Amino acid sequence: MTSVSINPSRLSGRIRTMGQIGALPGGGVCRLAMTDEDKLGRDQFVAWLRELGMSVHIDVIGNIWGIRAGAEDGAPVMMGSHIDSVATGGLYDGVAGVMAGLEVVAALNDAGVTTNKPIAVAAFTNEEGARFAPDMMGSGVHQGALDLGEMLATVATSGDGVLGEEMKRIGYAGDIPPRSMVPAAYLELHVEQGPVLEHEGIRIGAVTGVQGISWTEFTIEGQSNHAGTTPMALRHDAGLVAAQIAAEARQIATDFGPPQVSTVGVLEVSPGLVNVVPLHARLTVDLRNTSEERLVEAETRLAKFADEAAQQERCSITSRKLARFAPVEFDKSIVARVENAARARQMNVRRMPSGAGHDAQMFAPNCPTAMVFVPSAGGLSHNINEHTEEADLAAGTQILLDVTLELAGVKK
Ligand code: HGY
Ligand code: MN
Ligand code: MN
Repeated sequence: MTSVSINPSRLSGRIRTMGQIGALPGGGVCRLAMTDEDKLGRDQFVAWLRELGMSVHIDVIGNIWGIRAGAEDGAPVMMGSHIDSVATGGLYDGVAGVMAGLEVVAALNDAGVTTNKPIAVAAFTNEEGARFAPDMMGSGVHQGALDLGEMLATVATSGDGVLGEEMKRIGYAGDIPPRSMVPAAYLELHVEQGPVLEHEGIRIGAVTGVQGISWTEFTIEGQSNHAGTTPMALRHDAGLVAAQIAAEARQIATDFGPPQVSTVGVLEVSPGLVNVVPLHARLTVDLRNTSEERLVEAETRLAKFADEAAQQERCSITSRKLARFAPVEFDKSIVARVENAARARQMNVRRMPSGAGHDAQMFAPNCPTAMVFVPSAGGLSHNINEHTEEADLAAGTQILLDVTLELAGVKK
């Protein structure tokens, strides 16, 4: 089997270059989807694709991918991830996978290796869902899991823009329709974003699948009133209802136990004045579980609690689903290839599910798909101090290259 080696310093250099785009003063990055910073990141990615001699393709929701020709035509082996970030993001979430794909191609170019199948490297639109919900939006449209028209019409959660218009504004409205390209296989390298690999001293995660994700936004209307003169029994305190829902979200995770998790990421009350009973509250609840059945149970319990809490306080409440994805399993034969490739290079490896959502979950129903995890220092992510050691990133990228060569084949 042909063996090609990656170049760790070139890989780290690209990570650093991308980390300067949307850099925050105290470290980390903010490249929210379809912002000027996202555009600059996209421009840099396209420039690298061209430097590597790849053809550049942009689809109707702004996904970008490059293709390196193989000896044969047909469906490529695709690698990818995302370059958009949360507002307080680190240097590695998503970027590691896209840069690893570029490094695989650069190493193949250096080695003068022609693969049988073409190779594709992608950066998908709005994986984070931080500005426009849901997350995994670009890959979801690309693979037919999300409706293009609905996604283009999505208004930013904070109201500052419409996705389709922002995409045109930054110049990344392509014309390739959804589902026009189903790869021969899809591989994604990603930082683990959790503590397991580091805690166990393991270098490579052979990811078995992604847990289910449920995002709900609750909007509560009460009555603003004087904090001093209004008897407690006569209040309609929207802030109280929101706080009760937040406490119940945590209680669900406690009662269900692992792997159930729950997060209240947004909790706003208005008018937000010390001596005014809140008129309005808005909160989001992120529920996740590896079991679809348990996730439905958690959602049902939360919805029932929210209605009762609002009724109790004589407030009105509405809710809307911002994201909902069932758990997915990855292709067992490719998971085994990741494991065997790591062992062949004397790297310790373990199988594990992903707690975070990834673009890979959109490909899993349509083509053989798997992921390679590398350790996150301190298990940190969605945090400006996110870090992965260069040696770990290089090791994961080498495994990505080895499995890609197996799947794409090498021209004799
Ligand atoms: O929310 C997630 O798991 C991913 O970062 N979009
Ligand atoms: Mn990510
Ligand atoms: Mn993320």
